[in-house]
Amino acid sequence: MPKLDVIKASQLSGWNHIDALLDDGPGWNWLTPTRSTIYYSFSVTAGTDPKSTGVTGALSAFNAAQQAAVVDILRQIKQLTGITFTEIGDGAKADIHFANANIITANNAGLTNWTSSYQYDSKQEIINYVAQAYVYVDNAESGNLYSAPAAGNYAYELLMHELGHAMGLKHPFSGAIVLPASQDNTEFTLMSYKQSSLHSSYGPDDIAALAWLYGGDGLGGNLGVGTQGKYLIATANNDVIQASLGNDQIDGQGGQDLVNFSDPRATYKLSGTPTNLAVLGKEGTDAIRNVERLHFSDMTVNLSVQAIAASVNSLDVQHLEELYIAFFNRIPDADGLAYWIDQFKSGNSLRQIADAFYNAGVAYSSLTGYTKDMSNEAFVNLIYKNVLGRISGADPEGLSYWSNALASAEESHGSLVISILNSAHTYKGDPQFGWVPDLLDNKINVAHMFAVKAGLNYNSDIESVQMGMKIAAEITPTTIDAAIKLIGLNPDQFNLA
Ligand SMILES: [Ca+2]
Ligand SMILES: [Ca+2]
Ligand SMILES: [Ca+2]
Ligand SMILES: [Zn+2]
Repeated sequence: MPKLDVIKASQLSGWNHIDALLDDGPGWNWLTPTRSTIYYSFSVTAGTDPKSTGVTGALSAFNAAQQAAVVDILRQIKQLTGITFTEIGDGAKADIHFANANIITANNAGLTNWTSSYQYDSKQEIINYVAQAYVYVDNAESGNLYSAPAAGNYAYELLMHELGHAMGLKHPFSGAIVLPASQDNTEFTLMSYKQSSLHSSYGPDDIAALAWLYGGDGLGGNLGVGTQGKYLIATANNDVIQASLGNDQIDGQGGQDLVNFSDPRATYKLSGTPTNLAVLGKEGTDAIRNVERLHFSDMTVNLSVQAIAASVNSLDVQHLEELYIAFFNRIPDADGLAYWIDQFKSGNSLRQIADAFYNAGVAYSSLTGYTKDMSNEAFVNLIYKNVLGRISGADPEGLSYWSNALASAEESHGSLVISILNSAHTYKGDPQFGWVPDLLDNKINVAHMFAVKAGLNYNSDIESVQMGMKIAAEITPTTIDAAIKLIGLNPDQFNLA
């Protein structure tokens, strides 16, 4: 049973688009005894509103079209909340009551009254909770205006608004927490009074508020207010979401969204796919959808990189991964690799990208060791070291051949690197030099595991460069074990997809 303080106030999410819609009742989650069904009735003879605040005169029953619209809207609410709604003939046994009435305020087309009452024990635990909601549609000044609700007309949207109240939603312009004026319209929530077009389904903020209240698994259950788990539906903008204790559902919606976790990446287990992920760790087991990045205390996981990599030929991804190895003898970070894949997709050739790597190397001298004044010979020696594993640099013949090619502009720095990479691969299986492509392939393998399969970045660019170099330095022609150990993930943690 919940505590008194839990049922007395709105259980706020900390998100404006949700909290601006949370009324402080009716609290269907707190009903006693616990149940999963809400009963509704069209009876105007039993269970009617004893106070009838705001209405006057005799009630008249909803007609067939109005009843059908209610059934249709409740089916929508069931989809959003998981709550079962069952019609009951005896109004005295119902929770939600519908009737046409003369609503006293002349320009009010609809009105929902709700009541709740509860008792609690000496420990302030709720021992008894009942609630009622009364939904009225005006049939006086309005005449027959709202007597034929159907999806797409105003009478239907009006019923959706009133049922929003019955489910615990308030107007976004009243109370302590309100929506900004730019969002107080029916594109965001049917609880607004500002309407640009007619709607027959709830707005994104209504959906988020209903998910927050009921968790999609009905009254009580594992998700929703008063349970262990939260169901957070964020906004269409770029959102930063803090993971918290409990087994939650997080839906980032549109935009570029990030979920923050407090411990290192290796202490979490990720399963599922990048678009529908379970993250198990300090903050419980959280189901995460429509989120682009997971931020841990040491690393950030890019959840988009796999889809980006899959949008081009795998050999092209490998060629880009090789450029990191050839120019900087490092493992790429996911963000950087994703950036270059996008550049490749938008029409830059591998050679143009390789030249851009060289220019970046010169621009970030202190990190890369490249300088503007670097001689052609020094450059060739460095590429021999990175690609061919020759600690002492190029042999005299190779050195003079490639240095001349650079001097005569027959090769650019970028194209020279591509040529040397291509030549390295031709030694695969060679008894004397087979270790050269073996070493390169092992580096490509780790690069792919790190940046694509696991989508990893360190939390700063400098760290990604420095750690990328350290990881590459651990790789030998025969083993990647030390490199994997340095990354710190178990081999089974590398599979996001
Ligand atoms: Ca629930
Ligand atoms: Ca959690
Ligand atoms: Ca978002
Ligand atoms: Zn209203």
